[in-house]
Amino acid sequence: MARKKIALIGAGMIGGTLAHLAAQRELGDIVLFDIAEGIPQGKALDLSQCGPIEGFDAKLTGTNDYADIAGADVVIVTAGVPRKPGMSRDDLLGINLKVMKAVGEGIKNHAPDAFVICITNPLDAMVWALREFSGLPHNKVVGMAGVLDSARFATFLAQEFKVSVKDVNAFVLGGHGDTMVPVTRYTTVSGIPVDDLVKMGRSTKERIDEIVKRTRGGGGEIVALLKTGSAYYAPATSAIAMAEAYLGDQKRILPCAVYVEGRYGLDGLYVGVPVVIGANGAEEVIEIPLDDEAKKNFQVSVDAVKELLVACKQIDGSL
Ligand code: TXD
Repeated sequence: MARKKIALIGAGMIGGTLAHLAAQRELGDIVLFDIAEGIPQGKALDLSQCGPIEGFDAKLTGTNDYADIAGADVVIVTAGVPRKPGMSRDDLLGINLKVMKAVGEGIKNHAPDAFVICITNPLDAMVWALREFSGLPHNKVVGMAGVLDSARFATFLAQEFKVSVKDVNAFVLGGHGDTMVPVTRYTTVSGIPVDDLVKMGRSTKERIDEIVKRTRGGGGEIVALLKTGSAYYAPATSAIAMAEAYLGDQKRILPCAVYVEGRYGLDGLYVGVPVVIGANGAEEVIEIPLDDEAKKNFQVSVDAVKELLVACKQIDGSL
């Protein structure tokens, strides 16, 4: 069977990490695309030279020409600018919306059958705009945020409960911003709900609330430390898990920014919800019952996403 083809649009901090992870896992041949001359080509050449050491067979190429992504099975989009200290994800909208327009055209013209994973921020708006510009089916264009936010939540909980990260299954819904909704009722350690672990005296409601707050601010915490950009190892790892679910038809239920219509009281919006990811992309949105507080927080998140879409339409009348 011919190797799959993974196209990475954006060869920056996340793009380079994606290429390394995809090569190590032998997900397929990898094309790094960027508008910066030399960066995709240099990173592809450097990563190729890891092959003999790590023992992976993957052809890596770098390009500034969209024609080279032709026929990609998976396209992962990080093109755009990241945050600097003091910037919100929403501050990136004006610049990155224009980038999504160019990227959408490139995908429409050269990889219309791909499964597209958008990472560029502000994520919930950029994935919606990318789908509009590319014209691909809604189930083939998703956004990566919830897997990352859930991983951040799980990491902090594992530290709190002094347990293996392997046993923590965390659940975060909603937009990829300060309004995201970590759902403790569906977050477990080896199947034991966090709320029960608190009742068992293994933590307190105050500590869990602090962890929820730290999760919401997880991106900003790293931006403040790095000063030159935002997180890239965990974001790349999160997108690779989504790509593997598609390539392997794994039917994983993952929190992703997907097009929601007729579920969660929504009639056509991209927002983070649990979804089955398999060979048909976003195959089924899972509507979990939410308690009043989670419902309220989810609605705040949905309203924040809707405001971003209004801003997008004001900038680009074609949306
Ligand atoms: O959870 C999430 N979704 C977020 C997303 C987690 C972390 C970072 N998040 C966002 O990903 C971040 O706010 C940025 O919007 C993207 C990419 O972050 P990264 O850290 O990889 O940014 P870099 O290192 O600046 O890389 C961006 C690359 C850079 O090489 C540019 O030359 C290129 O994008 N770029 C373009 N490529 C193609 N086409 C166009 N128009 C273009 N413009 C810039």
